[in-house]
Amino acid sequence: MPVITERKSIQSISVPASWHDATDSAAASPLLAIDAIEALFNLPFADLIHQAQTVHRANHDANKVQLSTLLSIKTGGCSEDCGYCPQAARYHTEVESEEMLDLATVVATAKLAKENGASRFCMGAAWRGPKQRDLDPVLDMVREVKALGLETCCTLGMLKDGQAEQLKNAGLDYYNHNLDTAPEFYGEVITTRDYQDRLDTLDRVRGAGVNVCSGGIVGMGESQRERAGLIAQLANMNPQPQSVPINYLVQVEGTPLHDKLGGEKAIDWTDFVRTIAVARITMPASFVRLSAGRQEMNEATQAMCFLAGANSIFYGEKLLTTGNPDVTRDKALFAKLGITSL
Ligand code: SAM
Ligand code: DTB
Ligand code: SF4
Repeated sequence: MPVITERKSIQSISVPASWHDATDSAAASPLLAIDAIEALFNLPFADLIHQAQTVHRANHDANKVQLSTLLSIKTGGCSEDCGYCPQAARYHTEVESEEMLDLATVVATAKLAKENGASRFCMGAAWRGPKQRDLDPVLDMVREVKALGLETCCTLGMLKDGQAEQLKNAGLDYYNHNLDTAPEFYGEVITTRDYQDRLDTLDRVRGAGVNVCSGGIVGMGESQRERAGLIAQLANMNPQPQSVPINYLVQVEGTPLHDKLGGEKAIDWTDFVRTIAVARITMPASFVRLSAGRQEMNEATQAMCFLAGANSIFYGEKLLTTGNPDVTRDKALFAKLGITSL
């Protein structure tokens, strides 16, 4: 299996035509694309990690990791039915619907994140998508967080025409919108929107000149081929997403995926590390983020993820509604590994 370092060696699949140049669409062969990516998953573990480290070192400082801190600015009560999510109103979880946070609280939390060493602050809302009256206060948050000297990121759900431009004008650097899984598995996890809705929002984000942060979740009961299908979707974007979060499903009681999987891990840690490695190889310049699920992971698995090319984490005691390792624990892990933050 040759080292894949150029995106042209991976052919296009069903993504909007605007994401491809003429050569790509002329040579498109969806099955081959996913086959090539699946072949990476099937490499012996050491060969895969070696290839991922090689690509990583050619494109990044191998001992630097970027730190993003998350804040849920609007928690719970969401109208969608994402099977993994504790914030969906229809599931009986411990998450209650709350009002949107006020500007002062958001700015104070962002200041603290900066003092702790984060370089990016990501504001998340449990919406299908923002209405204009929702977006207006978020624009103020983006302006003020940006003024603190932090990179700004938002994840607010699907955007309508013009909304990405408003966010861009307020100073938004990144928009997080995950494809979550392969198109074939999407309908098993979410029924209140479809894959094309996600692709359309990503197109709007890119069109407004906002950096794209898009990734997925593993451990939802998907097959290895479906993990390859997710990576194919992401890697075939043109340009590739600047940031690629790879989440390990956090199984929350009351969600359909917890009911289905019963709290048992759906994949082995080696398969999670493989997903990081394949993301790194196929998206050489992207920041690959070791995202949700770190609290359930031991230090050795996290270290393997860094070795496989992860170079970003969510940093701070909380993700949106679930836990994340303490800052002190992360600082100790980085010290052991000789990692410093970007
Ligand atoms: N509501 C917006 C949306 O869905 O796009 C933004 C917030 S939503 C919580 C952001 C992302 O968090 C989801 O796309 C999903 O990838 C991730 N996520 C949510 N619950 C998760 C869980 N239990 N485990 C892992 N990732 C999760
Ligand atoms: C992403 O890919 N993961 C983050 C962020 N983008 C918004 C969210 C993880 C959420 C985990 C479950 C929770 O804390 O509610
Ligand atoms: Fe709502 Fe986002 Fe959770 Fe889906 S992932 S239920 S859209 S908050």
